[in-house]
Amino acid sequence: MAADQSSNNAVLFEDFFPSMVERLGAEGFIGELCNGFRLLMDINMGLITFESLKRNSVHIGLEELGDDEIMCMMTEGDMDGDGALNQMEFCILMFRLSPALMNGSRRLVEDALLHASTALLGGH
Ligand SMILES: [Ca+2]
Repeated sequence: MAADQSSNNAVLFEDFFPSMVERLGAEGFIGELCNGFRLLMDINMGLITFESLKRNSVHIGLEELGDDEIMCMMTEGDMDGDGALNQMEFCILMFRLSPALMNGSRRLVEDALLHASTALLGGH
């Protein structure tokens, strides 16, 4: 497990995400994640790259992320191995960084992901 390098993130998201889901509902929460993705992505590529994450992380309050932490997020999230995060990879990574959300609201998360995949596939 990558307990060491993700401990800061886990604390950050643990407090943040469940209350957001409560407030916004699953679909609203996914909408917020999509907004986050747009803030972080490279405008030209429509993907989050190492450089775009480093440049834009300040927008979501993660300006203290080091290069190795950013690289770790990219490696963790990049499921198809193209070296960048698409919207779905980003959403799933955000859920994985929030253990409380994953453990406490598993059905809610699965619902939300189902909505997200439908929305994302339809939206492209
Ligand atoms: Ca990818």
